[in-house]
Amino acid sequence: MKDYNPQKIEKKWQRSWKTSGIYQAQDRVDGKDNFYHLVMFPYSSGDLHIGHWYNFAGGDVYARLKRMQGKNVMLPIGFDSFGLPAENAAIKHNTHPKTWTEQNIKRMRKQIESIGGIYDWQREVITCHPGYYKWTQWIFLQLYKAGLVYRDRVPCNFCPSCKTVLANEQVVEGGCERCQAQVTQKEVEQWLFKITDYAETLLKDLEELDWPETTKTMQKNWIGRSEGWQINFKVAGNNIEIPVFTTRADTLFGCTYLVVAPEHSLLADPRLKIQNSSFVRKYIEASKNKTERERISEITEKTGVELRGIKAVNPVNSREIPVFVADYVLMHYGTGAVMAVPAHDNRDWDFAKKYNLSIIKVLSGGKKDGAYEGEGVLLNSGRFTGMRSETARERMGQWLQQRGVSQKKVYYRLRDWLISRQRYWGVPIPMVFCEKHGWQPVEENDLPVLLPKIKDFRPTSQCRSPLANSKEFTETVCPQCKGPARRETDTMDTFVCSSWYFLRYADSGNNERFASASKLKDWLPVDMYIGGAEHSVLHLLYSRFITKALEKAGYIDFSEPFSSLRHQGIIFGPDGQKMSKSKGNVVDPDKQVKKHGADAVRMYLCFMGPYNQGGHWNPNGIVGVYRFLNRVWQLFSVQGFTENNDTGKQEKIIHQTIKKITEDIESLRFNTAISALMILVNELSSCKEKFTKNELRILLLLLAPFAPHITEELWFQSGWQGSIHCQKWPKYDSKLIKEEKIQLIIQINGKVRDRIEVDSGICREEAEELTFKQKKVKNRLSGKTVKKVVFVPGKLINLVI
Ligand code: ANZ
Repeated sequence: MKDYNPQKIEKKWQRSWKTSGIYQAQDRVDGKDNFYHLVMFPYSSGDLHIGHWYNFAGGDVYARLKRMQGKNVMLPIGFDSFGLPAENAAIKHNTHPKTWTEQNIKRMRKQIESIGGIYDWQREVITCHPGYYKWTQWIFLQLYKAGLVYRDRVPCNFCPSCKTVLANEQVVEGGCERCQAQVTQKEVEQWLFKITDYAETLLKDLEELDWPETTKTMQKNWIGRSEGWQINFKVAGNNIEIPVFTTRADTLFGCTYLVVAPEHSLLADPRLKIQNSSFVRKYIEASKNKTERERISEITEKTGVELRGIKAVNPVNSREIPVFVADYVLMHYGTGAVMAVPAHDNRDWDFAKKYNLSIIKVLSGGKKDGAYEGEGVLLNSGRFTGMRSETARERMGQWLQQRGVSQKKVYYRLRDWLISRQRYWGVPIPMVFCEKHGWQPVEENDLPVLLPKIKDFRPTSQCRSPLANSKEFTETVCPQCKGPARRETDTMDTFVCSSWYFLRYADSGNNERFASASKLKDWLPVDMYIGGAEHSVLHLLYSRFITKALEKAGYIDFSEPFSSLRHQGIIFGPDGQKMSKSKGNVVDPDKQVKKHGADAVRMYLCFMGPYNQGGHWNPNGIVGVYRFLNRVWQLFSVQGFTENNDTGKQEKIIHQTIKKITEDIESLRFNTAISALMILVNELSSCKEKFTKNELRILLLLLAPFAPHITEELWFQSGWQGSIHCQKWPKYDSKLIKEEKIQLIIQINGKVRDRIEVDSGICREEAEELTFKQKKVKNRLSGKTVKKVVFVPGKLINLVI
């Protein structure tokens, strides 16, 4: 047997797996349950970076375990391939987005193949292919039918210097990413999805999901449910009412002015005689140039203008109060108007101080200077004085409700999903405008509306997609009257493409339907989804929305797409910094594979730290893993084994290791699983006798998910039948692994503070977890940060504070 040479064996086995098709997932296999394992599909940027590798390597280890445990596993892969980066790169390299994307996909396929994963390439989806986006358009039409699509005037970012529309990502601190000119907002009619119709179920259904709590919380905050009261303030001297939304009705007696958003309809009401109307108009105009982020930023100074000659009446005490227009109030939240309580709201406090407005304290508590935003007992509040704020909130709301000026309301921060892009490289929106019939959906039979290959795909100066310049594309007939009509030229946000790709994998070749009902039943919902935490909100929320909308329309019979979700951490450069070209600390996975082999790269990534935390790339670390694989190779080639079929003297440790590795992979604790493997190899090699055949067989099986190539080669060379990847995962005998107990000493700063009884083989993570649960430890630590933890296996743990 020759030396370990990953370059030789890896390519060989990748070819062999491809030809034998062992990883192609059959829709149904007798006696096996289906398991749909998904990793987030990459953007076709042209380069598979180490973060992808981390996602894919961990995903593959998990999927391989499930496969060996007897599940019928599907691990598909594809490319998210429409969108801005393709356009930008094409401009930079003087090519076409289509050409650029196609080249990249070719290259990335090779890179992904080099990981040695169990991808079922036959199911590949590419979102910019007409065979795929036909169904993206079809989904648009289903939402349209369900009343979930509408058109509205929405501001879009416009750079007056480059004369082009900018995506939100291209606006940096209010300026154009390219030329830094101040970006302005131009209102254009655009298409939106009514995701807000689903706000409540999107929120409620989070409960049942096996997702990281942090991700659920982010979604909850994004949806932002707020319960409060809508209270109508009358304008003095006429019948106009200004409804406000407040979560703090208890502070009503402290309301000393009202504020309306610059876009509020009140400001255009002819019945209202605003004395300084030209000044007010100027303010409204100026606010149009501000982005929403600027408007609500806590650091920018609040500005506003009083509507001279206008007073509102506070319904609790009939006091007349001034009304302001100010852009820190947003039109699209609540009613677009706010009752200001400077004594109990920081923003109102700043504003009142600046414009010298009265401040009335109506709650006990807080310091002298500044707003007190907490709860307390009511002061200066008429019949409610002395009541707790929590109770007063309801009582005051109800009291006003009886008088017909208030009602209970729930508002959500979530806004409708703006899916229009004035861009070329995206899915054409399947709508047609006819002078007689207005906007009409394209007929389903006429899908896909193909994206033509046009030469000048650069963003235009008129807030319109470059497609508008293509007569061939725009000129069409009305689906209703067959008269002349023009096509919509906006394309869809790429998040629409990725909001349903997981459905297509179930049946990616289907030309009749987005996926057949029976195949969807076979595979969905996704059993395990692994991907970056940066997608905690948008992609995951949009996918949940599309799933729910399709369920309601009767096309699928589940309401949540991803039953379990996990995030991998981030891999930092060797210097501990975020990888970036400018810092020169980018680790190129292709080079690493060339040097150490894919098995070593996969395994090192899994070994470097807890999977959900990531770690920094240590060049010595990967060498260590490479040496370990070499050692395994040597066990077979140099030491050999006896034909004895039992587990020999090492029975106990072998069974303990099976248990540990099984449990660890299942909870994505790859690093501790690999440690256990290393310990096992150490134990086996330190034994003077030759290994038994069975011991080595188990070792290979346990290593197979992490290092699929070397294990396949050694399996083959040892004369075992079939592929190792089609074998059963080893089982452990729980009778054999009754752990001995030891007393683990707990020290704080080197002093013994406690002793706990634990399994002798306890690992660092478990020991830490138990230690922090101890009462004595908790008391001693109270509030102090632990700087370092020293763990001596089988003996002690020392916390340095
Ligand atoms: C009076 C008040 C007094 C408020 C007080 C707070 C504290 P959440 O919890 O995020 O829903 N508000 C309402 N509509 C707004 C808008 N369109 N733009 C900006 N601010 C708006 O916030 C609800 C609170 O945000 C509301 O309760 C309102 O201020 C403000 F001591 O009303 B409050």
